[in-house]
Amino acid sequence: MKIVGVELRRIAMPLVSPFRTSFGVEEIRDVLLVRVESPDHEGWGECVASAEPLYSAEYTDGCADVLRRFLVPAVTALPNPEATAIGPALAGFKGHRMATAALETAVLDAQLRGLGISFAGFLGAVRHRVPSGVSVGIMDSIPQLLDAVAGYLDQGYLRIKLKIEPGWDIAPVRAVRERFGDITLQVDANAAYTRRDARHLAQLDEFDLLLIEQPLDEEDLPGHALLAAQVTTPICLDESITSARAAADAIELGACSIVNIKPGRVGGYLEARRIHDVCAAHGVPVWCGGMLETGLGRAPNVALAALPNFTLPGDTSASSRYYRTDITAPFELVDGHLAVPDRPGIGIDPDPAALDEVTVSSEWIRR
Ligand code: NPG
Repeated sequence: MKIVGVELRRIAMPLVSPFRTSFGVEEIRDVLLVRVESPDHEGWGECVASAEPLYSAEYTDGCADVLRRFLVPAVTALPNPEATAIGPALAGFKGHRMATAALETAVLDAQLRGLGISFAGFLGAVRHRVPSGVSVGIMDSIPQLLDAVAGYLDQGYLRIKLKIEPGWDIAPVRAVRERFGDITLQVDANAAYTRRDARHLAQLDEFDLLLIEQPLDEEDLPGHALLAAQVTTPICLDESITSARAAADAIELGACSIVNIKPGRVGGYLEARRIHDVCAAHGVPVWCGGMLETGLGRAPNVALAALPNFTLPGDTSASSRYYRTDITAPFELVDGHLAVPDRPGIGIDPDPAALDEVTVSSEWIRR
């Protein structure tokens, strides 16, 4: 494949309601889109970094900078810039996985469009639809939380994930369990606790949660292993799993028994698939995380979530969970599921008018 040039486009996407986690609040999503142009096709990649480096070290301006100065020039200089060549070509640049993932996804999209192959087909999907869960942010009060959860259950979501932090954990989980009975329920701490909180977190055991996600610091794999021995709720890792090697280490240490896979966090769909395979080989189930993606980022996530070892519902929600107007045709929930796109590449295109409406800036990097 040839690359003519790469566009870095910034869009501002207002969320339907503020999304609060233990590390901050998002109200308008600052999204960086990468568009790769080949002579015959274009390909899109959505960078999942947020405006501030609070979830991980990456942030939107930083991603744009590293792409512009290092990653894009290294990739466009390749004689045959195909997706499998990108990892090796960028291996010398440390970190910057979200930026790398956006570029690799855009290249893979253009490449697969040229070949007439869908992401689902390329990755090895085995399902035509995937079950959807929803992530519910931290709220001001328990009645407000119960109203939000009731609304999502009415819409058909098959699993509820509650964001927790110290001071917003046992009581909201108890309230949701008592009000809604045996729904599929899990919690996400985004690393808000420390090893000293093990006894406190063990109080969650009575609520029969599917899992607790990333209770401790992303670097504290041994702490997660210690915690796993002190609670009965299965531990799932998100932030800690930055690569297939990290997944293998975490599993060997006993730090987790479930893994959340986010392609952006791990440098792209090729590494995401390797993590899927490592986990499958160890009998560790995985699910697909979400980063408030627009339709452009959601489409390939839904394809990934259709692989065989994605046995738990993902944060693959409908577009309307986050955006009143998406930049693509909206993903809609049907019986609690999203359909896996089956057209070539990511299988969806931005709506030009909707995209222009939210565009803040655009820059073109010629090969
Ligand atoms: O459904 O897209 C979604 C969001 C799911 O809770 C969710 N994402 O910690 O996993 C997370 C959280 C997140 C969102 C993290 C945005 C960072 C940025």
